[in-house]
Amino acid sequence: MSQNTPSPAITLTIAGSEATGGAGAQADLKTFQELGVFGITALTCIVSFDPKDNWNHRFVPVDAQVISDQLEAVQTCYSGQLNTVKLGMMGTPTTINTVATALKNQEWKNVVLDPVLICKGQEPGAALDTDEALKANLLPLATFVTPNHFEAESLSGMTINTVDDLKEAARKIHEVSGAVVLAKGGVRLEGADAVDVYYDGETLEVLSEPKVGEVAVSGAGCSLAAAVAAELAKGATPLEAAKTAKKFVTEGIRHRVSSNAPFDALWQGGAATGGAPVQAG
Ligand code: PXL
Repeated sequence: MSQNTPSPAITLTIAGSEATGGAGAQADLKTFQELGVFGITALTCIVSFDPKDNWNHRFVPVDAQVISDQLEAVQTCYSGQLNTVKLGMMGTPTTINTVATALKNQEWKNVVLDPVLICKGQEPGAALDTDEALKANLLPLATFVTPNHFEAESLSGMTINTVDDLKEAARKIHEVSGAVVLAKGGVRLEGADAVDVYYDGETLEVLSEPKVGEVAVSGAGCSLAAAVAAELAKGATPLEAAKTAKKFVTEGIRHRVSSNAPFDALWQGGAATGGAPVQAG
């Protein structure tokens, strides 16, 4: 079927569900919608925070066959139209291998990897296996990677205390992956600004926005990577995509949503409000 109006760019997220809607596939889809791309999802796992256990993550992986079934449906349905994917939380080595196999079934222009390494409350031994599988099997497929402070330390093997350290880490991660790197300092580097480092092998840019509070907001990492994917799908250069994504996330944090959880959630509608605070009705 075709029509005369231009079709939106198709953008896939392969990610987990986070039931309260701050992070994961929910954040990705809302970001895609805000930025004008047609979002589709294959779910890798279901995370339910546990209010009775310090809001730790209860984590249930989706069966490998069900993940490959979803990807078969998506890749068959949009064959020839789908060239951008965002990878979020995987959670197990089996899931990583299943996703890597499906990704290799087609050519991609943009594979944006948010290297979600550890899930709060996850068993450390299992988490280590997952980290290793991610580095071995997904990182080499990525064209763009968005590590946070902790993930940048893990992927670069460095301790990161300063913006110079973050620059060095971004260079190292580019060397091992070949991908464009957007390494996020977030609230974890000292100073008045939230600083991210962009490095694509040639251009190194420090992207800086005034910090909005000193506490990390749920969904910021997911939304940033999803916004990068959406912008790339629309044809932006990697540097433009990184800049737009950073502004989108800063507005989303400025307009964050509070709840009974001890953390706020980024609101993807924040950028569209034109900067005014919005009261719930
Ligand atoms: O923000 C990382 C993240 C990604 N994906 C899912 C999550 C979380 C954190 O809670 O639950 C599904």
